[in-house]
Amino acid sequence: MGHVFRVVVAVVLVTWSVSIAARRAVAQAPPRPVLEVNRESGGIVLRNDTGQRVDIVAYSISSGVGALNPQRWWSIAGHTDALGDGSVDPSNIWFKFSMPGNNSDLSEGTIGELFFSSGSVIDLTPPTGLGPWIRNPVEDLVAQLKLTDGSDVAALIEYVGDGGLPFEVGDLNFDGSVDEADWPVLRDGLLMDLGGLSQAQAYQLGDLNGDGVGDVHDFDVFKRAFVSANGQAAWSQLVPEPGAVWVWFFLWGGLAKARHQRQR
Ligand SMILES: [Ca+2]
Ligand SMILES: [Ca+2]
Repeated sequence: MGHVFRVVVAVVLVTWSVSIAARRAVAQAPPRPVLEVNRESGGIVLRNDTGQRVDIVAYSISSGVGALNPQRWWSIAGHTDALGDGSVDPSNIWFKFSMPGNNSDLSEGTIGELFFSSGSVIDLTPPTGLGPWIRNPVEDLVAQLKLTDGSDVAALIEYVGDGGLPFEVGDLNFDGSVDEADWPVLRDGLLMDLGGLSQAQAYQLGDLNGDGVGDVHDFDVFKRAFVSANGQAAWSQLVPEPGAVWVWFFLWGGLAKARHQRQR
């Protein structure tokens, strides 16, 4: 009996200490600000609605498909720091870490510290309203904040706009549907050189399958998406028969481009 009692007590103690540890872990979980991305404008905002101040020294935003445009990045550095209008950080100078032509990373930091108060936002969108996210169907942004204690915290990522859904593959004018208005974008884009472009940039010129080349395979992807959305009859109206002529036209275009690229 005494043995059973000791086992029961031991189990209760272990359960209790595990639950205390779990509660402590929850209590100590770092507050996570939100990186909000507007699908329509490409605007990016860091928002602190954690209920507490978050003190940061740097942040980075990254994208595997290269969906970041540094020319449309309203960095704290030079815009809203002590050398800019001071609206985000009036006390410190910020420095960009990422290179000007980098589509995969936007990062910057300060040797001081930014008190990111609860309820406030850091707007990384220029006054033009057109922000650094390059519109495409892949929503892969990741954001890390470096805190003053040296730890990193991942921001929560929220995409907003376009009816709450990612853009469909084939929606090349980003109006929320795949239809005849997307066709000219594909048609014209397939004749362009995609060399040196990120996957997100190439998508905007019609590289729908993300292989870095605009050719007949993208035409096929578009056709499938269009027929699925609008039916075969609408497709036949859009690209009159014989459709094969168009296919060969694009195939020829792809081959000619490949040949041209090899010769350079
Ligand atoms: Ca569209
Ligand atoms: Ca392609």
